[in-house]
Amino acid sequence: MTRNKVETFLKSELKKKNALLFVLIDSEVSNLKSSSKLAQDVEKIGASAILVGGSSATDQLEMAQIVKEIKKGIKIPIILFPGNVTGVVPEADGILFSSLMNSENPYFITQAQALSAPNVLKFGLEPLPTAYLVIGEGTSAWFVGSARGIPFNKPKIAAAYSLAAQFLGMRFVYLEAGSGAKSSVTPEMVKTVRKMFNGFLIVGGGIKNIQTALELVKAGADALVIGTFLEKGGSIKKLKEIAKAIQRT
Ligand code: 1GP
Repeated sequence: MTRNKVETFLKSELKKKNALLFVLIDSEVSNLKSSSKLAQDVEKIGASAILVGGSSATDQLEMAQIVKEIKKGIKIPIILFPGNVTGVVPEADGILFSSLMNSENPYFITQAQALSAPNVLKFGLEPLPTAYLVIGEGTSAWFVGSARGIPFNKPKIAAAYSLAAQFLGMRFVYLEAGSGAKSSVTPEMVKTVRKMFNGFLIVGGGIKNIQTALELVKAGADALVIGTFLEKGGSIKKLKEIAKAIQRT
């Protein structure tokens, strides 16, 4: 594997497109065939990466199969998005090697990382050093990760964590409202984080329309993650409109 292949790809995409779309496939929700088709469809409409994982996805064998199957049909990178050590499987291109910085449980800050690092190396996955910040409460990511959710209306706290992440050498920050969240992270929070954090800014959770997507990108998000919208039957056509709206064409 070329060094930093995924990161280099994402950065060059970002230069070209201004903002990127990542689609999350939760292996617990989608089956083998539909995941593979979905990945091909979203690649066609301009998504820059497929994330596989989620905090409720725990079946490692199933996830490994899904990654293997998806990989056959697409060129864009598959990036693992693990909720636990079980989210580390072979054949993906990279992994959001994340620390849930605002967890109350050290397991999710450093221990799961230590337990999974040897497999990341063994499987040849490119680790993308990521500060994973859970915003708000009541979602699976919040509950499973024992997060002390940063309130939606406290952007400066998110910015302080992001700056700390940067000082710790992390090149990615993921502002996570949680899968299926009623509301996404606010543009104001993204803007405040953007002013402080000098790396790649990912925003996800509850994004399901063009207007929200545009506001988040205008506020400074580099990539938006969309999952539930498609799981709940949202059309590829509408996703394409979102992708077109946020990307320089
Ligand atoms: C969840 O940020 C991702 O981890 C995507 O969220 O499922 O709400 O799109 P949605």
